[in-house]
Amino acid sequence: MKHFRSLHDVKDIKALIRRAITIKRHALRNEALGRGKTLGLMFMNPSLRTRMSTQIAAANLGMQVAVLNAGRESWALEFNDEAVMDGEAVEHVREAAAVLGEYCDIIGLRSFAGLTDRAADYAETMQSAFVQNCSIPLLSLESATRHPLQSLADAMTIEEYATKLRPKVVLSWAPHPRALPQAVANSFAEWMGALDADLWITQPEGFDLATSFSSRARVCYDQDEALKDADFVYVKNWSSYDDYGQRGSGLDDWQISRQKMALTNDARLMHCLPVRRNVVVESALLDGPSSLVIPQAANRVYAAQAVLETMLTEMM
Ligand code: AN0
Ligand code: CP
Repeated sequence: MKHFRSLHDVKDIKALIRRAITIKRHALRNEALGRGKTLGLMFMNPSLRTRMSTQIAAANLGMQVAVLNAGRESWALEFNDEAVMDGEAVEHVREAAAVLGEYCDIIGLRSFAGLTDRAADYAETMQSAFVQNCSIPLLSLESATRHPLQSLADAMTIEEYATKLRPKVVLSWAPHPRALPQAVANSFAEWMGALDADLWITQPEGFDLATSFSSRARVCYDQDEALKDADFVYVKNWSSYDDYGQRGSGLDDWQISRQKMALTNDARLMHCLPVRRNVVVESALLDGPSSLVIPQAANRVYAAQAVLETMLTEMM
């Protein structure tokens, strides 16, 4: 794999999941592989897990890591090629990305959807600008439409905790006070689809994901019906794709509660975090035995390490 932007960059998904599970037992098995190599991490948006887990993964491989946070720490970037730069933006992505390409061997980029221009978000304009202007491999730390490191950690977690070959996995929409991107849900649906899980997606009318992501799932607008006999419940809010970026209202009863989990087959509860307690999920569930949110977050280290190990190996 040169870049890691989506599932489509991965030759063998199951092998990558197995690699992540092996690394979990032998985190320092390749501690010299990345010696002399630099991973740059560019964050256009906040992060706790991705920021920490990716740095730890790189350190386990002997890489050095340089982190740049957009905002006050860095120059405001311009992405429009025709811009007359007499406004806020100080530097064009053409120079910024090219310079990062000189300093680093791999560049990680977090660039959330703007949620106003669907065509631009789904064309991944920000990520593409980096790929086009720096010659080094790009590692997605969540882009406008996908969060593949999260999906790899999620797939790994399901592999570890599944008690049957083809578990029923339900991706459920839940309420949230702010409009969020579709990236985590898109990516989860894409990976689960490729792994041939019994994937259901449940959401209110008007919150369908783009069909390119949901086509392998059974879509159900009745949350109770979808939750029946589920083995894994993956909770996530996303804003509307059709009415782009809108968060809807009057949908608070989509919160995942103990009562709703009682409909499942004693399902394990998953969420990528950060999660708003008692809005998205009832807090007792996060504190209870069904929750996998912490092991899921822990697996982000091994997911990142499996991807970096593959990139470094193929770079040689
Ligand atoms: C982000 C999102 O929903 O895409 C990041 C999740 C990993 N969440 C928030 O902004 C709260
Ligand atoms: N799940 C996840 O990517 O978390 P952060 O936004 O904290 O990195």
